[in-house]
Amino acid sequence: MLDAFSRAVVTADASTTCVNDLSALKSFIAEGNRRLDAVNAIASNASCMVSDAVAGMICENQGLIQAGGNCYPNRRMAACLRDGEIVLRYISYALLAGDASVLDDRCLNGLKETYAALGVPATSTVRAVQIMKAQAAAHIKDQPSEALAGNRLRKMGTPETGDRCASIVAEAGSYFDRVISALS
Ligand SMILES: CCC1=C(C)/C(=C/C2=NC(=C\c3[nH]c(/C=C4\NC(=O)[C@H](C)[C@H]4CC)c(C)c3CCC(=O)O)/C(CCC(=O)O)=C2C)NC1=O
Repeated sequence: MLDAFSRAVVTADASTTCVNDLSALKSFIAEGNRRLDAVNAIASNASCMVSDAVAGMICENQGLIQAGGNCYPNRRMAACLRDGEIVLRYISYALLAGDASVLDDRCLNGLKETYAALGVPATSTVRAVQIMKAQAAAHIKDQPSEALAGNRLRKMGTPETGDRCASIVAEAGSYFDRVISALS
């Protein structure tokens, strides 16, 4: 697994040069607290995010919990919720490291084939991941919507909110997109 630092070294090695563009690493350090806040926003809301995303996915496609559906019976429902937590956890690791390799190597590698073999529907999984992407953006910006969260609404109280978090929201979004394209 690589992080932003080891990635810079590996990339420089590959072209037999020194790491001479330090600007990206400098901003990785300067923006470190914002990154930690973003990871915390995901990690401390993870179980709520996963259960809400899977509930939304099922609400839109109730065949999943009927006989023959891939969230039926409870054993499969439990496996699905567990997979949602696994995916979100690896995304949070990638966000912490500033590099997608941990997500690619330890979570996504072979997942599409595993799902095909088990009959786990890719379109439904993608839908749950899309919902988690939207939730993550709202939590990182610390602007969860009252309309969607209702009385479960929870704010982190992070110092930087909204558009000031645009770059880290975009980076987090790219890891969700990576999951979606690996399964599509
Ligand atoms: C380290 C990374 C890692 C990943 C990613 C992982 C995924 C993973 N998900 C599995 C099963 C599963 N995954 C699901 C998931 C779903 N079903 C649906 O309808 C939804 C669309 C979706 C949830 C969003 C289900 C239902 C099973 C059980 C399938 C079965 O046994 O028939 C299995 C087969 C073994 C098992 O049941 O535990 C693996 C290996 N395991 C790992 O170790």
